[in-house]
Amino acid sequence: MRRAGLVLAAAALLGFAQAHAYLESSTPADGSVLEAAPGTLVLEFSEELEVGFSTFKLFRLENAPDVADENHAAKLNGMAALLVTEVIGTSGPDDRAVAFELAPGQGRSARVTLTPAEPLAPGSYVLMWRVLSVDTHTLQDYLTFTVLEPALR
Ligand SMILES: [Cu+2]
Repeated sequence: MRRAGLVLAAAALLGFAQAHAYLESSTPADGSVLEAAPGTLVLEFSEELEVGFSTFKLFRLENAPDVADENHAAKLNGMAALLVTEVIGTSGPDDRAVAFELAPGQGRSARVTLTPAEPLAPGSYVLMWRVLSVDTHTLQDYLTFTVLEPALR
């Protein structure tokens, strides 16, 4: 009986872990340094989201670390993490936020696309999300990417 119990517990743990809506892939990929601004941003999750009950925010970092800095990635991640903590839970307009259209805008989907309202200027960006998956779990995470200045391309 005890062994059967352990097997069931392991199965439950596995199911639990797989059920969350983790980011499986994205375009651009986390940490990307891009020569051209992406026209759309795509997030693919491991499970369908309740999109209408999920939050996505895109911010351009002020005073982003220089891409030539050998610690660029670590510094960028540190700044991004602070920013996410500051703004992911806020509502209302924020001058630093980048406007975009989200598709789909509601319903259930494992894949969402963000289309910035205007072409993204050179700089470092933080794309953050707090998503509600169909299993009712909430997960929060972010990624960063950098669009190079024309002179650096
Ligand atoms: Cu879950």
